[in-house]
This record gives sequence, C-alpha cells and structure tokens, in this order.
Amino acid sequence: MKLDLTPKISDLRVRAVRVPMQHPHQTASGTVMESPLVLTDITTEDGVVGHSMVFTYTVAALKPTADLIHNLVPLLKGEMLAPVEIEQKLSRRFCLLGTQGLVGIALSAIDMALWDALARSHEVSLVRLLGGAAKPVPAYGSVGYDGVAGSAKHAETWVKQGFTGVKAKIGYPTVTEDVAVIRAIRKAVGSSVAIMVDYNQCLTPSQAIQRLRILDEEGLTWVEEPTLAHDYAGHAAIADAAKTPIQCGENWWGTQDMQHAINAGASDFMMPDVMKIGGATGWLRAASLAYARKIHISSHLWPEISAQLLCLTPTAHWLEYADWWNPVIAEPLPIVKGMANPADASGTGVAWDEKSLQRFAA
Ligand code: SMN
Ligand code: MG
Repeated sequence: MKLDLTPKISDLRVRAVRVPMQHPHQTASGTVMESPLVLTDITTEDGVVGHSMVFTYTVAALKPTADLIHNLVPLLKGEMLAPVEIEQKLSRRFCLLGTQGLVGIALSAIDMALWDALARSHEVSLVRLLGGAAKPVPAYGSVGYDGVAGSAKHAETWVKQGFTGVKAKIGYPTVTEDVAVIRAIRKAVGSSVAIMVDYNQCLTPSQAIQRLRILDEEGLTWVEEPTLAHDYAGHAAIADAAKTPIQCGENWWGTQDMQHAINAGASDFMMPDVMKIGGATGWLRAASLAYARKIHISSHLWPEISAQLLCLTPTAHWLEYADWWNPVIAEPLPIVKGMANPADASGTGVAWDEKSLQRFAA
C-alpha cells in the first residue's frame, strides 16, 4: 500500500495590515480609502509556507476577519495539505452558519494559502500544478469615479503603460455626465483601446435600461453591475434590453450564486472575485460552469493569483489589474505591453515584502 507522502499542516499565521492607497478609489457606491488586508501563512511539517491575502474593504471588518481565520487553526493543524478535501471539510462545518460574507472570505484565505503551499511543495506554479500552461492574459486598468478630466487623465496613464483596456467607474447623476466621461476617455485613449464601464450597483433596473439605450451607441466592451449584484432577474432584464454586454460577478459568494446568475441569464460576461467565489477551488468550479455555457470569464482584483487561474480557464477574457497591494507583495505581477504574465516561479505568485510589511501592521 503506497504511503501517502502529502505533507501535513503544522501551523497557520495571520497578520492584519492597512495599506494606504496612492489615490482613494471612488465608485458610485462608495470610496476605497485604504486597503485593510489579512495575510495568511500556512506552514507544513516540511517547512513549506503558503501565502494568501484577503481584502476586507473596510477597517471595521479587518480584525473580525483576522480572528475568524485564526479561529480555524484547530480545524487545520495536522490535516493533510489537500485544499479540495479541506474545502469540503470547512464547508460542512459552516453549512448552518453559511459560507457568505466574512466566513466566505476566511475560507478563501485558507484555500488560496493551501493551494500556494501545495504548488510550492511541488516547486511549480499553480498553473503547472493543475496541468495548465502559463500564457499572457490581456489586462485592463481601472479608473475611478473621477469626473471627465480626472477619468481621461487616469485612462491615458494606463494606456501609456501599454494597457489595451481601461474600465471607468460611472453612475454620475445624469447619463449625460456618464457619456461625457466615456467620450473624454475615448478621446484620450483612441479607438483601439477597449473601454468598459462599471456602475457598481447604483441604478435601478429601469434606470439602467434607460441609460443603456444611450450608452449602447458608445462602443463599450461591457457595462458592469448596473443594478444590485444579487438581483439576477433585474440584471437579466437589463441584459435582454441592452445591446452592450452586461458584466457581473465580483460580489457572488461561491459557485451557487454564479449558478443562480447563469440560470437567470443575468449577464453576458462573468467576473468572479477569487476571494468571494471560494478561493482557487471556487474559481475552478466557476470556470467549469462558465465553460459549459461558453461564458467569458474575467477576474476581479487579485492580479497575481488571477493571472494563474485565468490560464486554467477555457473561456478566459480579461484580467483586472490593480496595483493597490504591490507595496506588500514581493514580486507584483509583471505587465508587458498590456499583457499580464503569470509568475513561472513556485506557487500562486503571492509572497510578502516582509520589510515593507512592518510599515503597514494594523
Ligand atoms: C471595485 C469594487 C470595489 C473595490 C474596488 C473595485 C469595482 C471593480 O467594482 O470592478 O473594480
Ligand atoms: Mg466592479
């Protein structure tokens, strides 16, 4: 009987940090003023360390999330380094409470750190561990709710760095203002750059249908979250009425939310957030759902691990690039001529710049 050589988990370390934003990132539904992050390090009995980070959006959720992850240590110590097995164990354990919200974030933090540790223990990237091939992925840069001049300037900065796509946060008081921002960006970046827009859930379905009648003439690559993230019927009504593809997904908790969205025909494209969809395990399941329906899948935030996961996604579309967390990452994702190049080093590409971490300890 072959001995199972999979190492066991020996320890888990959690650190809370607050990374300042170079510029506050404004959306129609709120502004990201800083990045409260929880960094998780899972160590195996062989001394391999897997890393992950999660973003709690508000400092109010930072300590509760760190404590929640730390409280999982007794469920992990001594377990085999088997992310899929552990995901099932933890999902059963949290079935009654539910795996949405901070629980979902905590479980994803564990999952991503476990996959990083497993890839590192085999001295391969996550892509290679899972049988994929690392390849460049088209990336877009995000522009905040910064008005006509600010949005055009920020979009131009991304394109000067080689990006071939930019996404602008809109949802201004009138559709005229939305169009003014879009046209200023189009003027600044030219006709060959993809422009996406993001309403961050700020419209009612009927407002969105009205605004899209006008936005449909602007040649946009997608219109993102025009209404509430979990209003699948509302998004489906908008998608039916609009010519421009509708994009949703960053706020879906796990693949069940995604399945509900697919069943409702909520959007033309989908963009799970690896932290909310269930870590790398959740992402792989989401990629399978999308493959079955040939739905384009893009990522939300998390460039390093998302670049790897998109190489394992048959219907991969765009990578959302964000440099917010680069101050704590040892080797931020390289972007060359607007293409994201997944790290060919071991793991998910996530490791810490320990020196700079000291500056951001919460
Ligand atoms: C977004 C939402 C919340 C924080 C950052 C960015 C935005 C996106 O919806 O799609 O990037
Ligand atoms: Mg969005």
